[in-house]
Amino acid sequence: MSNQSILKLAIQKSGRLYEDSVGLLKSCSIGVSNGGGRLRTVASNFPLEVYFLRDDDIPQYVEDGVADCGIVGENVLFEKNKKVQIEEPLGFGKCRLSLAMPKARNYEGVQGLRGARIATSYPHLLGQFLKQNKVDAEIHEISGSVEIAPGIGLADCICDLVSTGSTLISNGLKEVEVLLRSEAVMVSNQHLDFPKRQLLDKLLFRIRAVRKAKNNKYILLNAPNDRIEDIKKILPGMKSPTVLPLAEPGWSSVHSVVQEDHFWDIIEDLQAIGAQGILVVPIEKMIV
Ligand code: PRT
Ligand code: ZN
Repeated sequence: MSNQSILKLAIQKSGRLYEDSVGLLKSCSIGVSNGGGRLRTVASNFPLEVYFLRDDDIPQYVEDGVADCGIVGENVLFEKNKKVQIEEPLGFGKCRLSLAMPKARNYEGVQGLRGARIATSYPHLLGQFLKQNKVDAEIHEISGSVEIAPGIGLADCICDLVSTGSTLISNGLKEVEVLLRSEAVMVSNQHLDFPKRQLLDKLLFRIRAVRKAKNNKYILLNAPNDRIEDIKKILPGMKSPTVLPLAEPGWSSVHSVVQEDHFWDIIEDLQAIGAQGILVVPIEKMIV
């Protein structure tokens, strides 16, 4: 019975996804400590057991049901090609899997890759891409430091992860083709029993509330009463904005929620129609 009442989550043991994975749980009020490099730990404040693994192993563990769910990059997930369910994008670990070649070389499109030697840690995804484009090329699988392969004469080009692009630049390479855009996702075993499914849904509910809150801001401003109607049009709010009278006659305070993406445009519009004393505050959790 106790087996069924705890959800087993696999996250990266250390590396680029570790901090954000633990941070996400923390923002859902779930505490995790990996003290002493342990393989697993029981989280506080949620029936959750956390397994710390290499990211490459996470899809297999989840497919086999050793872990019920896991946090892993789509790049690894699609490369490993395991049978797991994608539950939710998590908005971190963003990168792209790209083809790059020495910057002095002329890129003649995908067809120009015919016969090329391409170094990569992603043979499956690269193979798929070449097949889709009906291009025969040599795939050289290497596990690390792929970006140095052209410089040492091991390959003509590479297929590797890129985020800022600075690794490519410092190795004299240019990005010529994007194969995949990736971010960390929550994946789950395809055969979760009902109690575990319920626990995972509860965890996903919290994750969505936290992520939604991050993408939104709470805004407060003062405005003359004759401008309120115009301001309402700019600030839709979750239902509609809250309007409260100020002590000063003829003035009101307006409260609403705005999306981070539209934020600066909205502020400019609000100032233009007479809003004053604009305050913007972060939202911790948002349940809609
Ligand atoms: O030990 P373990 O196997 O768990 O870790 P790892 O070394 O395989 O992975 P790690 O920690 O490097 O990355 C984990 C995951 O982070 C990846 O699978 C991606 O989903 C995601 N991610 C996001 C990245 C990058 N951005 C990234 N830039 N993973 C690797 N890189 C590398 C890339 O390979 C290249 O060497 O960073 C370099 C390029 O970075 P820029 O910024 O110079 O372009
Ligand atoms: Zn790895």
